[in-house]
Amino acid sequence: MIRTFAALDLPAATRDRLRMLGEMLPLKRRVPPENLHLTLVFLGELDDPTLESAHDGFDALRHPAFDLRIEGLGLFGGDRPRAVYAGVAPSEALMRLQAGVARAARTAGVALATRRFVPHVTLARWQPRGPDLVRLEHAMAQMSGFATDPVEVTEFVLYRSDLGGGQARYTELCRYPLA
Ligand code: 2AM
Repeated sequence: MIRTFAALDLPAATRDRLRMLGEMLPLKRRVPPENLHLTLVFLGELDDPTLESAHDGFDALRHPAFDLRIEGLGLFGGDRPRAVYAGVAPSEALMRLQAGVARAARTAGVALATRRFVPHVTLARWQPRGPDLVRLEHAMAQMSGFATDPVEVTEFVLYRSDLGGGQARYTELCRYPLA
């Protein structure tokens, strides 16, 4: 079984921008710059035939390339935050691509979580509490106007994720170009 997800890779300049943003925030358990990505669909643990079918489905998708902008900051987890993320400016093209990738995965027999897609790039996976949370929210408010230059989206990527120990290790399995 292979743990996989489909995501947008980010250009070096965008990663660098997000790294600098992350360094200006009082974060713990930061996602290292090489691991920053925008998840489209988390596929979970797949056996070989299902992975092969998902790959065929992704390969057959035809979506136009588009631009998006990473902007704003948010916390996942409601009253008990557990992750800090950079948001994404509303993008119909991104929502259509995500829906296409999710449909292809379901058609291949992948059981996807039904929760709503909230486009984001996770900057830190950590549960700030008490004074840490107050400091973080203050810094986030000061940087709420953060936005990257437009990011050209010309492909999406199927990744393998290996957890074990400390940081997750992501390995590219295949790139799927957009038209
Ligand atoms: P996150 O950034 O919000 O944590 C690889 O694990 C990617 O898939 C991560 O970016 C993670 O999103 C996303 N993901 C979605 N659902 C997941 C799940 N149930 N377990 C782990 N990662 C998940």
